[in-house]
Amino acid sequence: MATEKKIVLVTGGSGLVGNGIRLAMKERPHLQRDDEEWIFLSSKDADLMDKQATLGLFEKLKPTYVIHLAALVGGLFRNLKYNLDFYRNNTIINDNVLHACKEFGVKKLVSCLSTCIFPDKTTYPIDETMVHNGPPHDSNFGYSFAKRMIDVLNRAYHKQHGCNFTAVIPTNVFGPYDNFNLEDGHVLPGLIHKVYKAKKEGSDFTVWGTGSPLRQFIYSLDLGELMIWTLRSYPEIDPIILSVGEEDEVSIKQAAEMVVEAMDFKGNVVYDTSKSDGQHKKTASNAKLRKYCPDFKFTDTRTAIKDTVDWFEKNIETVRF
Ligand code: NAP
Ligand code: GFB
Repeated sequence: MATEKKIVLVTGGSGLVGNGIRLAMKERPHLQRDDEEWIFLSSKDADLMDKQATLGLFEKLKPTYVIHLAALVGGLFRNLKYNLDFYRNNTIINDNVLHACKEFGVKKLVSCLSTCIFPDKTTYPIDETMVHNGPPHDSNFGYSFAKRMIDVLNRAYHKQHGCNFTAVIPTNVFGPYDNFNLEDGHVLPGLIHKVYKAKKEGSDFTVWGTGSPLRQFIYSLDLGELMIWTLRSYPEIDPIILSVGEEDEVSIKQAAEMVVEAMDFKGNVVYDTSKSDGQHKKTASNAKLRKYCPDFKFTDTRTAIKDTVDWFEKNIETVRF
């Protein structure tokens, strides 16, 4: 008798990280498993802000495992404008999803925090023990506190009901199916969008801020592979940082230069220092990840940016602008 397939539900599966998981599974065959059925959701399947709709979705799909990605997400400039929405929307979505996972006996849940939620005043490198050690950077306090409550919920569901709920802490993610909208998106898709426009219009390429802030960028397919590993093999309730090493940290200026090279841009690059730099750095340690996955190889950032640019140019008609 054929064994029942395990249903893996990915909330927020239609976004950057969800597609990273989907593409990793498709392009890296060693990740494929016959006894798993993966379902990638979007808000069209259910508005997870709605408790009854969330319960109805879980009733219908009866997931064995859940990767919870669905969230109101944005770069620095969207966060600066909408801290209340980032707090409320994400707190409501997270409470509905974690409650449904418990009600429907989900065997394991992996949610998402972010390296931008750590205390603003901190020592470096940041590690998983520091999540609650002080207030986050003011630019995204709403999003940060909502994300920190996922860690609190995971521990409370485990302590009171024995639920196997954990979380990953990705650094800045980029890749295919990102949000390239200039006001709402993150830096790398923003830079790609702006070089595309500068080439088309013969104008300058304007990088916002001074270019001096430092970031660790993870390619969405690498994150996707590591999230599949987390679901299948990571044993802890405490969160785990999923990031390239400290030595792979680059400045926004260096990131802009990689985008210029990937898009063969020959025009002027200017810096609009009237725009915020946001957090100067959030250097995270991936020592815990390295302890579990010593041999994992990250895609070289330059190569990953080129692959993302190629995807962007090929899908220009359907890109999220
Ligand atoms: P994204 O591309 O904006 O995708 C967001 C996903 O959430 C989409 O599938 C969206 O569905 C869904 N969603 C939003 N509101 C919803 C609602 N009310 N009901 C149901 N679904 C809803 O975001 P992402 O970059 O993939 O982020 C995924 C997760 O990774 C988030 O939890 C984020 O906090 C975390 N993360 C991201 C980064 C990064 O740099 N991008 C870094 C660290 C952590 P629609 O497509 O229908 O709108
Ligand atoms: O990805 P980003 O928007 O967010 O990066 P954070 C912002 C940095 O890139 C700032 C510079 O230093 C900006 O001045 N930058 C330069 C640009 N050009 C651009 C551009 O065209 N678009 C954007 N967006 N930035 C976010 C958090 O912080 O990190 C979120 O606010 C989330 O909550 C995300 O966690 C992962 O890396 O600064």
